Amino acid sequence: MIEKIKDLMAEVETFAVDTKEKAEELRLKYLSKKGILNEIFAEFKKVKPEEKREYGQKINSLKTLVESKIAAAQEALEDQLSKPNDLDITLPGPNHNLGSHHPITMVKNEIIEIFSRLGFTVAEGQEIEDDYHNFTALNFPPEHPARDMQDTFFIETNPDILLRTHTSGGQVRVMEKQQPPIRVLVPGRVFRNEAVSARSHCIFHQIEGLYIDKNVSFADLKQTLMYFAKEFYGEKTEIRLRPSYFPFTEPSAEMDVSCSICGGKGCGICKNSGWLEILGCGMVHPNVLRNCGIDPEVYSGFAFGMGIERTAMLRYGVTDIRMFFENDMKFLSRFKY
Ligand code: 2NM
Repeated sequence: MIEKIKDLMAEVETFAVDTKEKAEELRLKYLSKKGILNEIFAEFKKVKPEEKREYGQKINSLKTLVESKIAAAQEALEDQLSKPNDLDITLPGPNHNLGSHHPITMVKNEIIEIFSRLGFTVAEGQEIEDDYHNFTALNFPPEHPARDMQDTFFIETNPDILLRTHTSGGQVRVMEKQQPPIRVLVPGRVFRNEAVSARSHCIFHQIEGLYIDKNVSFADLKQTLMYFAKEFYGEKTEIRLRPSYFPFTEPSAEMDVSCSICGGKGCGICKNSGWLEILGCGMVHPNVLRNCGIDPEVYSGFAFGMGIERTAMLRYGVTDIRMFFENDMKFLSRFKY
């Protein structure tokens, strides 16, 4: 009988109770009225009194094993079954920390979107340029101060290679490849050998535009840039052009817009003038067209350029240009939406 109980213990041990039906099967087999345990208890009555103690203990451990096996299985099965009931699909989902565009990218995309409605497309240019595309082709004379080491980052071992100081080299490359009509924007990172401060940085972003065709006049330049100003700064925006100088344009001008913060009345942002300086522009110099294989007797065009950081600072009221380069999460999360 001791052997028999041992075998039964082993059988219960290995009995797989993975469903409710299996648990019931185990219960019926061992614990029901006609079950194995009742049979054994019947036999137990015939056991000699001096052996009762040992037999009794064995039978009890078998009974305990069966009971605990059924109880454990029931608990596990209930757990499994109750889990789906805990799922409340009306609760808000877990919080995914989504990223967002950098404010410089947002302003750049907005500018591109406005000019693309006028037929402008985008070219990238290259950050590492040669002297010819960054200066010579753009009508900078050999001794122009912008070519000074103080203003431009040159490659030490080859001063013919430099980090572009503006994206205009990209426009030169477009003109070299393509005859007019040309309507192109060149956005990108530019580099100047300058001390970093709240107002200026040695790395910043520019977006330049170029429009060349037959009979393009200064009136086209004014109309195009006024359309941009009203789209970007608001319908009520007024523009004003002041004479200026750039080697690659003649005539050249700087464009102001009426201050979008105070509406032109005068405030801290526009230093009480009512105007914000936003871009430089002009009619492309005939020398530039000629250098790029475009006949200035047949074609004319205008170009403009603006700093994206400066534009973003005015748009979002940022007072330190360095914020755009620090990747401070507190700053960047302001631009999520
Ligand atoms: C500016 C201001 C005025 C300009 C000129 C050219 C090119 F390649 F056509 F000659 N690209 N960009 C230009 C003209 C840029 O930035 C303040």
